Amino acid sequence: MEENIKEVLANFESEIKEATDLDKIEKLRVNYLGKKGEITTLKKSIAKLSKEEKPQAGKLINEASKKIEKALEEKNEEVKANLLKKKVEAEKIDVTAHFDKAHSGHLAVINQTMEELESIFQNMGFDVVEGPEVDTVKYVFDDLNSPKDHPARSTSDTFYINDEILLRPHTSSMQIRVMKECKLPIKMVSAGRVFRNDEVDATHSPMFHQLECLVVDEKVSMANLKATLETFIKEMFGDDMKLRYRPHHFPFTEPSLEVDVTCPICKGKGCPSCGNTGWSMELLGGGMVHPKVLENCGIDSEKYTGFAFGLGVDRIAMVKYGLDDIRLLYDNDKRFIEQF
Ligand code: FA5
Repeated sequence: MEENIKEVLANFESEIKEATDLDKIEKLRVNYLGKKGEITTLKKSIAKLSKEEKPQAGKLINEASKKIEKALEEKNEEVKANLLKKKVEAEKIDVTAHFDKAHSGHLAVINQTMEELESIFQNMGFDVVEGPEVDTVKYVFDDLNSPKDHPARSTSDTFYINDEILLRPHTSSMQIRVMKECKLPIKMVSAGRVFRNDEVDATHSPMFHQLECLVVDEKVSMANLKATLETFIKEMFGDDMKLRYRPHHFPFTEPSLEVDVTCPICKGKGCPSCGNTGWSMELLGGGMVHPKVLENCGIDSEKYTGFAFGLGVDRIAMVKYGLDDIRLLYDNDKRFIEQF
């Protein structure tokens, strides 16, 4: 019997060395410890032994059975650990590997310019106000002292939704909103998109951007308007930039003016781009708020005065970056956009 047990153990030990997966280990368990397994067969054969031999044989078989059980358990753990190790290696992520970074975009030039303008005015103590792109005829024209037969109200100049509502052709409607809704004194800027039925050329777009500026208080004068304009232009373009004031007419300001600055291409010397004048295209229109406009908003025009101007944000960007065509700002050419 002892020889038989030794032989079974020896066979088991050589077979378990070869078992490299969980299936083989399970087969070994069945072959040795199962109902018809080697150890079970040995146990059954005890019955044939003599009374004296039985206890010793039983002890040896039990020891062999425990040895096999333990070996199977250890092998099971070993194979499982190996499998896990292989899986982890296969799924390993190399955190040091180089991948192309996601390409993040940035604000368009016009929005950058608008933010820069707003921040300059904020630093000068102005409130920044937002307003609707679709507005009423009353705010866009009527209250701005633009009578019904004024050319600016012609349907060919603007985009009407219906007789009373239109896409705003300028940000000046924000003057009315703020004067009607806010307390005096007023010191505000408001920037955004405006729409006009203008032919596209190098300096005109049917959709462009304006920034409106309005100051209303006691004793506001043309000197305040000029000082504000000069401060902001020099802040935006540098101290060398000069301003040229030209008289103009707007129904909502009196007196009115338009402003150009030194040509950014030739720095005032004269070049084909400025028609040898040394001056840029027109950048803004402004003036002293018309007393009728103040009265339309319930403000005492005997006590209060104000100035206002509206500048073309697109054209400010053109001067700032030396662009000779407004269409560059809208073409979505990556070679252009990525320069900013
Ligand atoms: C106005 O729009 C007046 N609301 C400005 C104003 C405000 C006057 C407050 C008095 C008081 P104007 O039409 O000139 O004015 O336009 C103002 C600026 O917008 C122009 O100087 C120019 O810089 C820009 N601009 C006008 N039309 C276009 C266009 N089609 N494309 C690009 N920029 C334009």
